[in-house]
Amino acid sequence: VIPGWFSEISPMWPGEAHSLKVEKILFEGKSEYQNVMVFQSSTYGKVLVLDGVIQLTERDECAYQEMITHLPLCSIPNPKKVLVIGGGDGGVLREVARHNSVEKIDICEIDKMVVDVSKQFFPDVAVGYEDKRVTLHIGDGVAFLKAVPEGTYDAVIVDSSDPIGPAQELFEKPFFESIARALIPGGVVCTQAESIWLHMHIIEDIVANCRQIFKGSVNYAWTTVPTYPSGMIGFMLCSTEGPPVDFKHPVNPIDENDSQSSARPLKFYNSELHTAAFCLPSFAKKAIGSK
Ligand code: AAT
Repeated sequence: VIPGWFSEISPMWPGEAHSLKVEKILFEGKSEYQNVMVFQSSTYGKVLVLDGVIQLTERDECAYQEMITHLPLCSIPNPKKVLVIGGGDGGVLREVARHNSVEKIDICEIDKMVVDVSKQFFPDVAVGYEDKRVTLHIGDGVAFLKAVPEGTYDAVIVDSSDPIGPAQELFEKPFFESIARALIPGGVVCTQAESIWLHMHIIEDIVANCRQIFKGSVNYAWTTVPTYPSGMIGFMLCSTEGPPVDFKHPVNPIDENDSQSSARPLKFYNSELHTAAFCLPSFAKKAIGSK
């Protein structure tokens, strides 16, 4: 550990730790679920850390929040009801709100401290809460989904932390089963699905479960996020039985005109990247397969 630097050390990526130079620690707290920390870094803006793991930085959050949101929502013609699990910072809400067809946005975040801290220190991210269509539920995403009536949502986005701590069940089969139940026919889910460099075993398990549960399509896509372990992160994108969804060819593009005219233009996502995100390196293609 280098004095004056934050190093992201975790058994989920043994033998390596990305470091950022700390200008100032802005917040340290302990919630019912996890340690919460915010610091000002020298080169990535403010950083949100939960249990020692980076959740977002101001500089590169767009690469994650825009992709985890627009990959699913641009793949279906007319998303109306959207559920976000996790994502208490509000960044995914900000991105969902770009879609004019959306009528209702529910979010279920387990930790109120994440919401409060984000509103205090990350106003450009927490701005997502200002949209009138948003309803915040504080609670466990697993329990929330169990209570959702069958066929409620067009899309579910699981913006979850890593499977050590409160998010563990969000990577397990029963959770995916309740997502499938909660979706309309031809509905889509996009979940945070870790790194092909570090977590191929986790990804293979998720893929195997999803192939059993989602009778539409099952795909892995990825994006680069410099401050996430190994510099990239993936997403599992699946659809339920019903109108077919071809994730690689988005039917509901957010075009440049929309994003330019809005107050907050897209920084990362575009239609070319959308299609490219599903192309995998050969070693990953072999392990994950395609369908
Ligand atoms: N958008 C920032 C990226 C995140 S945030 C993950 C969120 O999931 C956290 O706010 C955490 O409190 C919440 N969470 C964890 N478990 C649950 C649960 N069971 N139900 C609801 N919300 C939960 C993800 C960063 C990925 C990091 C990659 N290394």
